[in-house]
Amino acid sequence: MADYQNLFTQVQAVTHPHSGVAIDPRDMRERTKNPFLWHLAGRLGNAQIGPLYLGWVGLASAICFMIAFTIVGWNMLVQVNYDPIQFVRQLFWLSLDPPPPEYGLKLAPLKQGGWWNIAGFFLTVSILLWWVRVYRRARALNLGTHVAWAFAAAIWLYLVLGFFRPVLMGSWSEGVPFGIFSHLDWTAAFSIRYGNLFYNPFHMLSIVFLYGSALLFAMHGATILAVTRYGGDREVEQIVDRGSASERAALFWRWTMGFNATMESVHRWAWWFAVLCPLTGGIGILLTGTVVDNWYLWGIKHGLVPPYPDMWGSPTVDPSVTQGAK
Ligand code: 07D
Ligand code: 07D
Repeated sequence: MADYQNLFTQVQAVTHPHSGVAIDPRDMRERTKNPFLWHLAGRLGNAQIGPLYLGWVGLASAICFMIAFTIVGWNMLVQVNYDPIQFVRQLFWLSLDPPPPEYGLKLAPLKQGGWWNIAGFFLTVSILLWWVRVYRRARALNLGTHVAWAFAAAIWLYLVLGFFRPVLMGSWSEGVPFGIFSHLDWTAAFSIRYGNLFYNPFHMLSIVFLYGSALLFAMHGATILAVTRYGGDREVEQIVDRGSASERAALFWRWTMGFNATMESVHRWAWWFAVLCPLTGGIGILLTGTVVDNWYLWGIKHGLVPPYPDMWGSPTVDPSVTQGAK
């Protein structure tokens, strides 16, 4: 018999769909009826679809998201003269931009960025309400609120990018446009405008935690898959009752690196790495333009920028502080 391998093969438990644990009667009422099994979903995760918890907060969040999404979409549609074919063809290049700098923090006319404010308002309300939903559903199930606080870290970066920093800079024009490629252009332009974000130490930290998250995720996912044949997928039980799976996994890492995480600590590591990515990133963005105007010059001042050899008799200057080829 072939060994049980679960990278490409998987186990799909087929049973009667269930509504989940009973809590208070109102919580039961808010759940959609008749959960069902879907084989394809089971290939990715759990085969059971539903019950979905509705409730006013979730509903309000969804409505606000739809309003924001429609405002962005409609503004894009106007840009292609309501032509559906061009809309699809040019979708990635279309954009709803923030108002120009002369409006400062005032509300600009709708066509000159006012719509950007309104869409941003509804998107923000939607995201904050979704946070409330995540928090409250966790409490209702008597869980910890770890997911909500991790989500809050992402919301922090989002608010810095589109709200806190524009307010500190005194202009909505500092905000990020709504568009696929336009937000990439904004990101690149932001880096150049402030003298190369690579020299921002908080951008460096954010990258450490981004790459670190991917590495930890790979190590953890791989380790658990490797020891499921010994019951390692029952990770949580093995926190307090280490079995053969835990012992082998731990010994594997001690063999290869001399040190190992535990069934519990690896999750704390993962949580902190993920959370610190947008947390440190948000600090870096908030400092940019408010406290530090040019990270390259800041880097020279603090001995961070490598001193390039003076090869052609002229010192290296930051391109963004010269006139350039206009
Ligand atoms: C896989 C979870 C699912 C989420 C998905 C994203 C929308 C937008 C909007 C049609 C990992 C859903 C997307 C709802 C639809 C319209 C108008 C999460 C997963 C699938 N970015 N960014 C993307 C957002 C910023 C940057 C992709 C959002 C900053 C770079 C997607 C925000 C900066 C690259 C997207 C945001 C920045 C991207 C894939 C908010 C600096 C890419 C995202 C609210 C952080 C990549 C074409 C993904 C790409 C990409 C969404 C903010 C930089 C459209 C919602 C301003 C360099 N970003 N982004 O998979 O392919 O995330 O771009 O802050 O290369 Mg971005
Ligand atoms: C965007 C948090 C908000 C998202 C929320 C989700 C919805 C979707 C979906 C219904 C991602 C809301 C969701 C609305 C609903 C459905 C389906 C998190 C977000 C709340 N950089 N860079 C980072 C690298 C350069 C620049 C972080 C690498 C250049 C700017 C990250 C490189 C220039 C900013 C990172 C590189 C530049 C960043 C983002 C390499 C461009 C930021 C972390 C190898 C030329 C952001 C401090 C994150 C930041 C950021 C990585 C290069 C610009 C670590 C690897 C030099 C302007 N960069 N970058 O979690 O925090 O984002 O910077 O070159 O603002 Mg960078």
